[in-house]
Amino acid sequence: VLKEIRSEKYNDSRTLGICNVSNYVCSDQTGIRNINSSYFNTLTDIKGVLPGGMYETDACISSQRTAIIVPYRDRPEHLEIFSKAIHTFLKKQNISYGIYVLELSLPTTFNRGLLLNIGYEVAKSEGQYDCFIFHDVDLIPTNECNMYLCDENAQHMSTFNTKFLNREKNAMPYANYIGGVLALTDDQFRKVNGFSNLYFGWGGEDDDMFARLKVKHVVLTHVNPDIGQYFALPHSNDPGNPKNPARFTLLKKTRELMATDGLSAVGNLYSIQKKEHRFLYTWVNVVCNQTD
Ligand code: UDH
Ligand code: NGS
Repeated sequence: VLKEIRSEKYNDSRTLGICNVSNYVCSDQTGIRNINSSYFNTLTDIKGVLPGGMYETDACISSQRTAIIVPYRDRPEHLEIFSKAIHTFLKKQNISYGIYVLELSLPTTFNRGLLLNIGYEVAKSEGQYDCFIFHDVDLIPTNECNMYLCDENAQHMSTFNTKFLNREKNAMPYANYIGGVLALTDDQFRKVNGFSNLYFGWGGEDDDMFARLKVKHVVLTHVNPDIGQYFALPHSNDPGNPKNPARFTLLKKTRELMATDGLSAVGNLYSIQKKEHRFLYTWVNVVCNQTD
């Protein structure tokens, strides 16, 4: 079943930023409930992808360029599936983009927010990007109507994933949940001073971003869950990412800390060990100067 893209949140072609929007027809071909991880190996369209995971559409002039920023450590099977699937998906949307994978060296406890801030800085230093999509490696988009572009509101893109299947009404964990995949323009990201750098371990950094958006009056849209569909690659607990016991205390202080904790502070917190323009993505290995 083909769906016109210009419905729901895309009723205003001005914000969409692709030239042939009125002709763009998208579909949800996958049928998320009937697939498993190996399904994604069967679709691999990486033709025309440049080293570092860059792609420039030749279908039309895209008025936005999108940087996909992926926080990463020790999930090689996920990265392999993600990197092939994301190109296949994005190429169909006729947009120009680059993929950035930010890997945090051990022994530091994982820190998703810090890596996303670093990814933003690296992407900015590498190219002209207008839209930044902060993207977990274990979430594979399956509905082509979920356009990887920004608009005047911040957008929570991953409003449904297969981990939610057993929840009541297949709903998100809670109404203000913005974990998984989040799209922000440069202005929106700078306005909130990026993510907090202080959340070492699992949980809370996405809720902190929600609070930042609220404090700075950046309006947030949740993509219609019929469109914001993702297949969640299964995984077990990551040894370097224990639940962060400090997250509830930190969350009480967002308003107080956000002026100094975030993008403005990240420059002093890391060094880049290695950067490689790999076949399907730009890989950046970073060492964090601080730990929890
Ligand atoms: N990530 C890694 N490696 C890690 C931890 C996280 O690559 O060791 C990245 C990856 O992009 C992942 C994202 O951070 O998709 C978010 O982490 P997650 O997948 O663990 O988050 P999610 O909320 O986890 O999906 C649910 C498991 C809860 C575990 C609780 C404490 N261990
Ligand atoms: C909340 C976490 C969020 C996390 C979300 C994921 O409890 O960071 O669970 O839900 N907030 C805190 O811990 C304060 S899940 O998909 O695991 O059901 O994103």
